[in-house]
Amino acid sequence: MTPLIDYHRDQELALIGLANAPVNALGHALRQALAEACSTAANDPHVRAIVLYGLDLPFSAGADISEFGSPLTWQTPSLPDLLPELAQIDKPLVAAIDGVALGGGLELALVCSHRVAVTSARLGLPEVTLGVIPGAGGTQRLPRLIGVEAALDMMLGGQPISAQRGHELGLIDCLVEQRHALLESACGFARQLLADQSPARRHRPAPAQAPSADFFQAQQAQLTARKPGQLAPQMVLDAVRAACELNLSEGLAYEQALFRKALQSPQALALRHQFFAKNEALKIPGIDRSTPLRPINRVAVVGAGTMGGGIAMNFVNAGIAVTLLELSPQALDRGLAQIRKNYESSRQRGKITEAQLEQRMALLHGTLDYADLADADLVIEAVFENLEVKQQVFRTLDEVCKPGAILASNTSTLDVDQIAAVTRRPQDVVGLHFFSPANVMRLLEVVRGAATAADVLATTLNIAKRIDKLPVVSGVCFGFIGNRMLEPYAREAHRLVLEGATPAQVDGVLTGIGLAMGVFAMYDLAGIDIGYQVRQARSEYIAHDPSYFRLADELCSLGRHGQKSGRGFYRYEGRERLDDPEVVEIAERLAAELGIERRSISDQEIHDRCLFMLINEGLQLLDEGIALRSGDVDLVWTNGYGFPAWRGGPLHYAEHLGLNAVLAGIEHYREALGAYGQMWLQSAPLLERLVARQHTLIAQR
Ligand code: T1G
Repeated sequence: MTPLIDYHRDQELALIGLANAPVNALGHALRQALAEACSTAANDPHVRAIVLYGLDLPFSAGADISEFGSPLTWQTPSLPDLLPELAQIDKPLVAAIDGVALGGGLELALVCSHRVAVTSARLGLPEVTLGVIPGAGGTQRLPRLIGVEAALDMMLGGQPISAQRGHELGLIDCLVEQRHALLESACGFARQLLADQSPARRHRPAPAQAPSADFFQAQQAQLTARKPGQLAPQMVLDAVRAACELNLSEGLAYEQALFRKALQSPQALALRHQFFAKNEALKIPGIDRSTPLRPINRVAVVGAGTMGGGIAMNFVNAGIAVTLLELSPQALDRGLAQIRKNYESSRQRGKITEAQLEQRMALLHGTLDYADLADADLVIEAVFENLEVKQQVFRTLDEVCKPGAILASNTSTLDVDQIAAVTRRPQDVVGLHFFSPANVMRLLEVVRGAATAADVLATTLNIAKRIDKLPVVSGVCFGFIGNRMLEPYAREAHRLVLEGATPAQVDGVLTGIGLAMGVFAMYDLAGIDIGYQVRQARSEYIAHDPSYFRLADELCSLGRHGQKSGRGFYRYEGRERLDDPEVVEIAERLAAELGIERRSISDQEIHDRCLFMLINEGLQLLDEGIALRSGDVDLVWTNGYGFPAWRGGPLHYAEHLGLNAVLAGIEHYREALGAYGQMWLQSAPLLERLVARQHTLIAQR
C-alpha cells in the first residue's frame, strides 16, 4: 500500500505530501500518518519550517465522510484533537493548496501559519450541506482570520470561494498562477519567512469582532425565515456568535459540543445519504470505466422554445457549439432573442461578463434546415409534448443525422421506446428529461430505452457531468421517476380539497415539512392547462374515477390556468399569491355533484395521504426496476421537486418515519376512504415485503 504521507527534507525545510487518493479525505489512517510526520518535523532540529501539500492530489476534501457514524471519526488522533497540536508547532507551517481545501481540509490549512494557493484552487467549509458544522476549529478560526461576515457567508452558504477571493479576504497569503510551480513557490515563501524571521505562529486567542451590535440578531431573523427547521445552519450561527464572545479554547470546546450533536442528527444522516447518492447514481449496471464514450463536440437542439432554448444554453455554457433548429424564422428569432435576454440578465447580475455573453451567443447557430444537423454528435429534440409530433421529428433525424449520432428526446412523460421505434437506430435513442428552467435546474432524468446502447448511456451520463447536471437513470414508464411519483402525490392533494381541505391548508402542510413549494402553488406556476393536456393523453387510466383531478379540470375549463392567467388555485396580484374563496366554492359544488361528503381534514391526514402515496410509488418504481436504487429516487425529488435534502428524499424520509408506519397509514386510509380508498390506496408489494421481513431500510430489499 503506498504510504499516505510522502515525507522528505529539502535542506532546512520538511516537505509533507498528503497522498490519500482520490481527494486526501482525512480518514483515521491519514490523520495518524500526518500526526507522525508533523511530530518528526517539529522535533527535528535541522527542520526550520514545514510545507504541507497534496502529492499529485487536491490538498484535502476534508474529513472522511464515509467514517461518519462510525467510531473512526473519533479514533485518536481525531481531527479536533490533531489540528490544535499542529497549531502549537513553533515553526512556520505553510499549506500549499491545489485543487480544493474543503471542510477539515481548510481547517487543516487554517492551523498552518500561512497559506499559498494556486489561483484555480477552491476553498470552503461546506459542512452545512452535510447537516453538520465545521468541527475542527473552522467556526472559531475563520472569523478571527477573515472577519465574521465573510466567514459566516462561507459557512452558511456552504459554497467554496476562489483562491483569488481568499487572497482578498486574507485567507490566502500568496497566489501562484501555475499549478506546477506551487510547491516551489511554497518552499520559497517558507524560506522568505525564515529570512525575515517572521513569527512562526499568528495566534488569535482573543474573540472575533462582531460587525455590529445587532449583527447576530439580524442574522438570526434571516435564518429563521429562510431555513426553518434546519439544525446545522442554526448551529453555525451559534458557533460563530460564540467566536465573538469566548476565547479560542472555550470557543473550540463549544464548537465541539455542537458538532457532536449535529453529527448524530437525523438531518446529518439524511444529507450524507444525499451526498453518497450523487456518486452512486453514476454507477449503472452494464456500464463501467471501460465502456467507450462517443465524442460529443457538436450538439443540435430541435425546438427553440422555452425548453429548447434552456437546453441549448447548458451546452453553450460548457463551451460546446449548438445548432438550434426551428420551423419558422419568427420562432427561431424568438428563441435566440430569449437566450440572449437570459444572458443579459446574468450579465446584469454580474454572473457573466459582456465578453462571455458574446462568446456564448457566438457558439449558437440558428437554422431552419434539418440538413444543418447532419454532423451533430448529439441531437436533443424539445418540441411539443405529443407522440406523433415527436415521432415525425425522429423520422427526419433518422434520415439526416450521421451514423453514431445520439438522438435524445426531452419528453417528460412519453414512451421513449415508441419514439425510438420509428428510427432505424433505436440503439442510439435515449431520453434526456431536463427540468424547467432547463438552464437552471440541475436534475436530468436519463431515460434508458429497451434498445439504448451501453455506450450511448455512458456518453449521456458523461455529457451530463460536462454540463454540470445531476443525471439519474430511469427506465421507460409514464412519467419516468419524478412525474410518475408526482401523480399519486398530487392526486391525493386534489381529492383532499374536494373532501374539505383548502389549497392553502394542503400546501401549508407540505411546505411545513420543508418542501420548497406546495402542490397547488406548483401547478399554478407550471400551468394548470399543462397538467390537463397530459391527463387527456391518459384518459383510459383515469376514466373509472370521475373525481380524478376534477377541480383542476374545472379550473382549466374556466380559464384559470394559474399564475399566467392571474388565477388558478390561488388568486394573484402581481407575484403575490392570495387564497381565493371562489376555489372553495367550486370545490364544494363539485363535491356535491360527485357525492363526496365534505368534512374537516386534519393536517396529519394531508401529510399521510400525500406523502405516503409519494413514497409508495417510489417503492413501486424500485420494484419494477424503473429506478435502480432508493438514492436515485430521493435525488430526483430533492433536485427536481423541492423535497428538502435535509430530510434525505421521500424514501429516506419513509425510513425515518418507519416503513411499518407508512404501510399502516396506507392501509388505514384505504379502509377509511371507502370506494376511493379501494380504487387508489393500494400498498406497493415491495413495501409489504419489507415490512413483513421487518426491514427498516429499503436498501435491504
Ligand atoms: N470523504 C470521503 N469521500 C469523499 C470525500 C470526503 N470528504 N469527498 C469526496 N469523496 C469521494 C467521493 O465519494 C467519490 O468516491 C470520490 O471521492 C471522488 O469524488 C471536521 C466534519 C472534493 C469537490 O463536503 O465536494 O470536513 O464514488 O466524484 O467531482 O469540519 O467530492 O469515486 O467511490 O465528488 O472531482 C467536508 C465533499 C467534509 C467535500 C471532488 N468536505 N466532496 O469532486 O469527485 S465534512 C466536503 C466534494 C468535514 C470537518 C467536517 C467533491 C470534491 P467514489 P467526486 P469530484
